[in-house]
Amino acid sequence: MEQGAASAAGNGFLLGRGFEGLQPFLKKSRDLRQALVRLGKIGDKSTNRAARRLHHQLKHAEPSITMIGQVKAGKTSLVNAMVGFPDLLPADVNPWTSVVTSLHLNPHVTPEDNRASFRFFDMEEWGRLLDRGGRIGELASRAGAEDELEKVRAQVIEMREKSRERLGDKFELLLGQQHDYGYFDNELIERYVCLGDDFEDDFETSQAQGRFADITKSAEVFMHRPELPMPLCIRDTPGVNDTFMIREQITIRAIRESRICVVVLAAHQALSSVDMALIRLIANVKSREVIIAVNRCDELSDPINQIPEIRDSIRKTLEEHDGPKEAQIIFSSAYCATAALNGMLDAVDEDTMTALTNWAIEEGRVTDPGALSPEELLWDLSGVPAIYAALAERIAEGTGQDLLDRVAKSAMNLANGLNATHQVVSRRESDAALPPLEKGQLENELTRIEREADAAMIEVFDKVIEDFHKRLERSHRGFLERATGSLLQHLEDHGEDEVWQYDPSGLRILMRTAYQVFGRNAQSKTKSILVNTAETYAGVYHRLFDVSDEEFGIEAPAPEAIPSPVLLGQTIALDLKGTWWTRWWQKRRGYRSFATDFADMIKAETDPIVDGLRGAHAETVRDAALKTLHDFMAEQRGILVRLAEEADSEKGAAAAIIDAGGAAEKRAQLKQTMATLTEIAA
Ligand SMILES: Nc1nc2c(ncn2[C@@H]2O[C@H](COP(=O)(O)OP(=O)(O)OP(=O)(O)O)[C@@H](O)[C@H]2O)c(=O)[nH]1
Ligand SMILES: [Mg+2]
Repeated sequence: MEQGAASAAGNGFLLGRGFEGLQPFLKKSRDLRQALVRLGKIGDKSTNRAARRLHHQLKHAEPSITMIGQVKAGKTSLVNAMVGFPDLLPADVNPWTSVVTSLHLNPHVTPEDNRASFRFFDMEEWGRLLDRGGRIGELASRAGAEDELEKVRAQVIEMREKSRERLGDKFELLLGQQHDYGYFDNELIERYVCLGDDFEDDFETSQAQGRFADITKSAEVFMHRPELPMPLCIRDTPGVNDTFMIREQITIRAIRESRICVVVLAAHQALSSVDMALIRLIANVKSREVIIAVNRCDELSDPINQIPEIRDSIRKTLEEHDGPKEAQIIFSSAYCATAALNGMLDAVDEDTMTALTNWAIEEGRVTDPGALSPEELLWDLSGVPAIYAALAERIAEGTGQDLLDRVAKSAMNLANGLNATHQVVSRRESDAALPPLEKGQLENELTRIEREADAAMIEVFDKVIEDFHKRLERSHRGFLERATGSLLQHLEDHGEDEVWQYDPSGLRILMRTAYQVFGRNAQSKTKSILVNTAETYAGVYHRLFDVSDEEFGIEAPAPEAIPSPVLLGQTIALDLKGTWWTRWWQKRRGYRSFATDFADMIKAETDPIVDGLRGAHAETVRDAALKTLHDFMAEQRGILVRLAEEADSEKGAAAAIIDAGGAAEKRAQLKQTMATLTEIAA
């Protein structure tokens, strides 16, 4: 359908700016794809199929970026500008962003492939929100803030009633469902992602706007974007300081799903306050994978002087609160970007334009403004190309490199298989007395290798996860003891009237260390199993085909990167230093009551984090390792079984792998292709 195209900005070509840093990666990716095409041509049908699959993985690999930040920092506006559709996701109006929206941009599809799908909360998630009022409800009830809890409950009931009114009888049926559309436009998206309370009076709007938003959990939009050099996914998330905090869990999940995280701050707020909840969320992501966008710079009256101040202040805050110290800071203006995209150059007043240009020249962002068209200048001033350049760098060194490495290794193994076939073929031609290959034996051998490698991996993970549990428990218990000790000390020294506070960052640091140790162990053990298994497979080739040593080896895949323990950033009662805590404090009477209540509450608050780390987080790492192993074993099984079949069959069939006619030429091509692959994998 046409709808989607209607809202794309006229100056979409601007989107190409900023990706220069991706060129070396793109070139390698192209070379690798060409090598795969060659490999497919040299090889038989099934090699060809495998090569095509790798080719597809490479071409459609989609690095993803999650945008997070405080309410109203301009996340949604910035995302819209970055994808070249200024009005795509609703910004500005009171219905605020309440859903994680993933925009999938792809240059390799057609506009007809544009589509959207929306997923609703399932019964359980919705129930949790309603029963306990989400995290804030849990916190309130634990902290004994009954009146707060009442407020949350009332809000939740109101929300449920509203949803019922809006969605009618089919309300419960919708939970857990997904709605798919073969197009997208802003009206459609608005209906699913805008939560709001200001449209009740108007029945007409309530039909159209925010109809499903209460129960929407995630939205996916797939978009043809020919200006980008490769597929990219950008996720918009709700602001972190929202009332229900069920969204905090959603944001945490969204950060985990992307390797790179862009934190959006509003320039006019960045000096005064960087939300602590926000810093906690990014504190556990690697510095190199965090980019800070200070947005709304067009609102600064004196950017040349204010920007360095803001930068210093952010650095200082990150330093003080154990944040990602080396995160790159980029100054941006979604407003300027939108004006550039829409070709509305006079939307930015002259003073702002001059101030920003002067700043950009001083900063080196723009060198020769005269050489740029007015749209290009405004676009460069907006910082969007600078954000893209930073992303390009992170992609090239992170997910991009990992992907090249993985695909090149798999391709090498395919090529090695073909190479082995060559030798089989040449032996057949020269020597009719080839040792017979028994397929039955191979099958047993493969099964044995698979079983052993699988068992080894499971055993290793049982052990590293157990060590991790022990370490976590030790840290957890130690923290509870120290905190309770400090509480008792405080009561000795100051009595009950003075409110006592305890900073939970010590616990987070301990748990983070435990997780890092676990991650390092898991990775090195996974690697050694993969390498051993590769060696075992190489042995199978030697035994079956008599391939010579120097020319032959099997590449072990690299273990997946360990995901960041973002969960550690989850807000807990100890983080809420304000009124709740004071109230909790004032309700306790008597030392014993303080100490046991305190220990119980903090345990209840921190247990889910400990459980999440040793449960879901550790399992994700284990599952990824097992998947890497299983994929590798399936790849090797495919190649070996086929080779054995070919070698076992009649001479004519064997020659079909490398057809006898062009054998010498193909052998030369194969050699060359393998040289290319070695270069890329290195
Ligand atoms: N002047 C100016 N205004 C901006 C800029 N970016 C966003 N805004 C405005 O700031 C307000 C909030 O923008 P949004 O994009 O909705 O912000 P958000 O971070 O997505 O907000 P939530 O989803 O509610 O957390 C809107 O009125 C935007 O028009 C900018 O660069 N300059
Ligand atoms: Mg938003």
